[in-house]
Amino acid sequence: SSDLFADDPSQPAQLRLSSEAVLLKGFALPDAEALLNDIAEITQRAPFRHMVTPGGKSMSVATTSCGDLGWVSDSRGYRYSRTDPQSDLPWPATPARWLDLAARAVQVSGLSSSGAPDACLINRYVPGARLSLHQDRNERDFGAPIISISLGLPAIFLWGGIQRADRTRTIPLEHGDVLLWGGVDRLRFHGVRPVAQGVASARDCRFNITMRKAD
Ligand code: MD6
Ligand code: FE
Repeated sequence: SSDLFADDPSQPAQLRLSSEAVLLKGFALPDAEALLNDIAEITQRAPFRHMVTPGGKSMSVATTSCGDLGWVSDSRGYRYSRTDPQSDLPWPATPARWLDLAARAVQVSGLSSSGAPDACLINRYVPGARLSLHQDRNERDFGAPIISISLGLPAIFLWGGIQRADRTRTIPLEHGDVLLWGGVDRLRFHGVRPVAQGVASARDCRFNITMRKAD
């Protein structure tokens, strides 16, 4: 079904990276401004912060969350938490439009899913910020795909294999792109190259929303 709209310019391109990983070019563009406004609202209550890795390093990416579960990292490790450790309050609710976008992206991608996301990680990359190669494996449920929405400055995504040493492909991710990976590709290693400075007048950082079913 991925070629169904190949000749229809009104349908955004769908690129299959692997058997159960799909890039929906520009899929979130109609919602992009609203998503950025949502992020601004959420981060008034749960501000971006630089978490510390179990190895003791401060992450270059600034992170916060919304939803039932938020992703946290500290000297004890990576995990999900029902409360924001900075405030001890529950994370802000996930905006309905985010869940709606996630459901539409899953449907269009054709990937199978065990249920709706309950954890939304929000990342902010200033130029130079990066995310080293890792697997997303702190979730209890690997039956739902990871749904990743890119906003703002473009980035080069590293798409690896199931082994850390497997060779990586570079995938350009732009404002409005949605990338999903699930099924046999759910545990692939991935990362983000240092984000480059944008051109004058463009946005000055990259935002990424990653939705998962964690519980
Ligand atoms: C991204 N983020 O920011 C992708 N995974 O484009 C991730 O892959 C990620 O930021 C696990 C935990 C935190 C993350
Ligand atoms: Fe990840």
